[in-house]
Amino acid sequence: MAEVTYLEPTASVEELVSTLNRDGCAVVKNLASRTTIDAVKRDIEPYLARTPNAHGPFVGYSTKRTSGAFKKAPSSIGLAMDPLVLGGMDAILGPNCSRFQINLTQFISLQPGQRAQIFHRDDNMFGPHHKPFQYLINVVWAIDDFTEENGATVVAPGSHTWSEERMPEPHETCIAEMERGSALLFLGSFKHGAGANNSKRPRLGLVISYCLGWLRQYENQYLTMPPSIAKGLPDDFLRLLGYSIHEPNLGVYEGQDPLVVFSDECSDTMQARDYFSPELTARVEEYYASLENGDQSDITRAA
Ligand SMILES: O=C(O)CCC(=O)C(=O)O
Ligand SMILES: [Fe+2]
Repeated sequence: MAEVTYLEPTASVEELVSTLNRDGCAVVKNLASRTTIDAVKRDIEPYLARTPNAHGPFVGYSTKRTSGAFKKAPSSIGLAMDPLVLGGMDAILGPNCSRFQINLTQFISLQPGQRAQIFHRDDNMFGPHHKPFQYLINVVWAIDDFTEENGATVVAPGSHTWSEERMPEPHETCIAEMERGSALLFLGSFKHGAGANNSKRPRLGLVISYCLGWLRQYENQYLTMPPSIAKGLPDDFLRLLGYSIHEPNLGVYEGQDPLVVFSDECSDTMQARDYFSPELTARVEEYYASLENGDQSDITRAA
């Protein structure tokens, strides 16, 4: 019988990563404090109350979904920045990009009567072809307790290595029950689906998704968190949103690192710059140095 591995909140990044690589998923119990989860729930409830049910066989007809978590429920920024989660992202996504980024945020409130969701891989948003490495990793934060009755996510441990067509047999699935404040992490190629909500109350989860820094983000972070809203937030969080350069030169603003938009020096006549890694800078400099009669003046003028 398939089983989810439950880790303690004190687990190391290595434990989390080895579980994710082996099973494709892991639950970290009680990773967020009740205070944070209560604040997130309090902030998002007025939005959920006004949000109609989604409309589609995949998103569900008895499910409310609302995005823009960092704007609507600012306490969720702390969830996105959780050190264990970021450590896991860095270990798995890090080797295939110069920095990973937020892909999307979405509250998912399964209403009573919502049927179980089709089993799927979330990385199909980047095309249904086989990926040579993980493109994304999702974290489903339990804002309510996730139970079998209210539609806790149904998962297929090991399915991250399966062929696209293979669907799990009943004995290959299990239910990621977890208390509120816990987090279910899974790889982009991992097969899962929301369960059926057979209870009398909604089941609220918050998906925070991370992807390779050179991919198009599912949720447009610059529209959701434009400079007017993002100003004053910590730089490391802004970079995670996408206000950053992916080496060697993706994402510049006016030729510079987009964080410049928050500084007084920002103008429409700024100096273009290279944002290469030290290795790439060295390679380019070596090229110029190797030229016969090479003109070194650019390098010496670098400062
Ligand atoms: O809400 C859940 O348990 C999972 C939902 C999901 O996997 C999705 O909508 O892609
Ligand atoms: Fe999904």
